[in-house]
Amino acid sequence: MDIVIVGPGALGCLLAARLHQAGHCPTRLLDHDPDRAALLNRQGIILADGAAPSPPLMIPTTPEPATVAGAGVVLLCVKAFALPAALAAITPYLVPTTLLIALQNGISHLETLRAMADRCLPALGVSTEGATLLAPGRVRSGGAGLTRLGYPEPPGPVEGGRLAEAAVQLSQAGIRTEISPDIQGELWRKLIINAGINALTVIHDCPNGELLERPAARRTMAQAAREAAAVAAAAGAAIKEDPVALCEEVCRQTSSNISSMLQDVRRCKPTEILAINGEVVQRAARYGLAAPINRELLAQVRQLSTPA
Ligand code: KPL
Repeated sequence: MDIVIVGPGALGCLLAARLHQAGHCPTRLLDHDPDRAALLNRQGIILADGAAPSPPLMIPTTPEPATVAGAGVVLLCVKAFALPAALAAITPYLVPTTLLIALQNGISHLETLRAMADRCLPALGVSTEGATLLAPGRVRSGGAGLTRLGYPEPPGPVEGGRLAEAAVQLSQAGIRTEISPDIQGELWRKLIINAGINALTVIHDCPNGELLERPAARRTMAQAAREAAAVAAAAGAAIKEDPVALCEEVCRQTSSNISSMLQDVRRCKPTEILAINGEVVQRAARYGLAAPINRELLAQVRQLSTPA
């Protein structure tokens, strides 16, 4: 099973490194930036996992979208705002048997992926793998998380088998992966968590765990998470957990993590604020709900970050 990973960001490099190290599936990277692709081909990918960094892992990297042709699995690891361009580039090379797994934050890509069902096997993933990009191609693992994969609609046995096989390959490579029968629910759950945590880590310039130690930030996190949960409920997602408990638990579990949004801001890269708090605000308006806290977080992060 050939795997192409689109996007050599933190998660893309982590998955590529682990799959390459496991050695079961030939793995390639697709990077839209030709200069960076050339750099990664020269220097390799280095995974810092525990004490010692890995030797350079020579994972073929190309800016040519045609590399997707013939791949059994394509893992889309670009940021949410870069997804439309990535999909436009690779779509001509997809075939009905290509398993295309989108791992973006947010919920807006759900419909986009659903609409790809006539071209390939579109699936979605939600991952809590911690990864920090230290420099191009240099990634630090932030501890093992859990990755859940699922189809937007219930699959037939063949499609279900393909996704299960991908989950086994990832798990054997050290990326603990499960199949979820409710991937929409998983996407909403993650969106609630990201809406509560990510923007506040930017505003307070702190690791996730510190949000619990700052009373004002902790209150705002709770309010943002409740607004996001109300939007999820209005959208028909049945999230049983308390949204505040969900966020606080992730803050505890990932206490020393620098959130992906704070990493982006520190590296002067565009953030996923529109796909996270922006999406909550937009959908709240659609459902006639108020989301003043998410609106405020959106405004503050937009001031502090590079536009997408
Ligand atoms: O998903 C994350 C992110 O940083 O984007 C959390 C769960 C908040 C972990 O840092």
